[in-house]
Amino acid sequence: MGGGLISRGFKGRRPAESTEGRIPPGQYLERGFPVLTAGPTPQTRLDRWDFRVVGTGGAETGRWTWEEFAALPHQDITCDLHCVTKWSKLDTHWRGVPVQALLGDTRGAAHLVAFCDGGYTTNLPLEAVLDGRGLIADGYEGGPLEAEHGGPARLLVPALYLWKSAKWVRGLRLVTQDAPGFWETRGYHNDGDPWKEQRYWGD
Ligand SMILES: Nc1nc2c(c(=O)[nH]1)N[C@H]1C(S)=C(S)[C@@H](COP(=O)(O)O)O[C@H]1N2
Ligand SMILES: [Mo]
Repeated sequence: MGGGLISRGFKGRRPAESTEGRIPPGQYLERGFPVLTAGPTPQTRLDRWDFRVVGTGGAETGRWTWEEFAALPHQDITCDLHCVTKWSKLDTHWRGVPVQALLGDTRGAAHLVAFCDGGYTTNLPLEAVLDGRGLIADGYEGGPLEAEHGGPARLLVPALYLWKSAKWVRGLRLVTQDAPGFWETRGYHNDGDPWKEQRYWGD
């Protein structure tokens, strides 16, 4: 019937249409930006902030002060966020430095651990952050990244559940052997792919 056609056409013009195929299984669409932090929000003065890369041997292979980091080439990305607590937020806009540009020589490393002010850690396979898949983000929606969302800078790996996107990140440690981070030792899945619904141990 004509009515069916009309209502379908109507739907096609609604913004909701653009969510099709973009909400992973078990997730719902969230329009706000919830804050999820285990513990208090660290306050690090920018003149005391640095970002470090530590090689597999344990030696520091890169270090940037805030001024140096801010001067590095930045990239703008638009991505969807998926939190294991089941909210997904679409079309978020970030600015940051691609992780690959910071890592240097990764020979011998298959994984990395992000470490943060406050002690949070998360582990990732190296390939999860290469080729623009990981960003050290210091900008969000056209402004600086707010402290509650991880500012001055956070890791952003939008392809994985958001607990992998470590807030207040201060560095990356390349490792030869994978080792679980903060949530991964407390029941969260080691890999965290939202499209495979890898939420918890055994998923
Ligand atoms: N340093 C640090 N990073 C963190 C967390 C944290 O507690 N500390 N929480 C993680 C979890 S469980 C989630 S869901 C996201 C939440 O990011 P948001 O607060 O910007 O939404 O940050 C992740 N990164
Ligand atoms: Mo989370």
